[in-house]
Amino acid sequence: MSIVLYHHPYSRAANMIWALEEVGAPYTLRTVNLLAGEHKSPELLALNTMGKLPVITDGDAVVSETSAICMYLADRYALGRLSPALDDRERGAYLRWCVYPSAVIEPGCMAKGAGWAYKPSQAGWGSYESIVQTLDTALKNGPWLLGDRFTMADVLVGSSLRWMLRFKMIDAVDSFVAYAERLAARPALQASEAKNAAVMKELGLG
Ligand SMILES: N[C@@H](CCC(=O)N[C@@H](CS)C(=O)NCC(=O)O)C(=O)O
Repeated sequence: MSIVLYHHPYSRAANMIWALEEVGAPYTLRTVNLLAGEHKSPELLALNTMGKLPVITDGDAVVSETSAICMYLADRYALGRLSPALDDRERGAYLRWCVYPSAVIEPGCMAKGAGWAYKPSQAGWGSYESIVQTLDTALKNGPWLLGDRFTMADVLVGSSLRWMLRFKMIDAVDSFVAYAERLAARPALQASEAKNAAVMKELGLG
């Protein structure tokens, strides 16, 4: 029974191909035409009541939310390689970085871009400046978030940062740009880009 990724190339599911390529387990893609609203179909709502992509199924298991999908895949298929073992002292730092994009980077950059008025002490993501400083401190030594060890946390933080840099939602700090360049050289990321491009072509998207 292989993993199925419900996917559209214009969604965060595009990054889940990268995660799957890093893991190396067999998977199939199930295209959900986001532009035609297929993610709100009864079938998809039964998998994710949010009606959002990405979602994976793995036998009877159903997982949605980008960070949960990545953590699930790393623990299930690459424990000790892409995720530190349960008794590894780096496990805590790893988990912190896995949730940081959805809990902090994305809302923080969205808040800045949309000009939301809020008190950083009352928002879980704090201030934009502290997010940038935190990431810069973590990435300037590198090459990866856990030093020499590439983990699924790099897929999560890297996916988020690449997106934010591309759409100018975060400052192009030197350490962020260099990290994005290191990530772009990974064969798994390159393979995912080719697969996303192929689906875009099938869907007639430019
Ligand atoms: N917190 C979710 C966000 C998922 C999400 O917002 N997905 C977008 C595509 S990237 C979506 O499906 N949007 C369609 C909609 O909400 O109607 C995650 O990290 O997976």
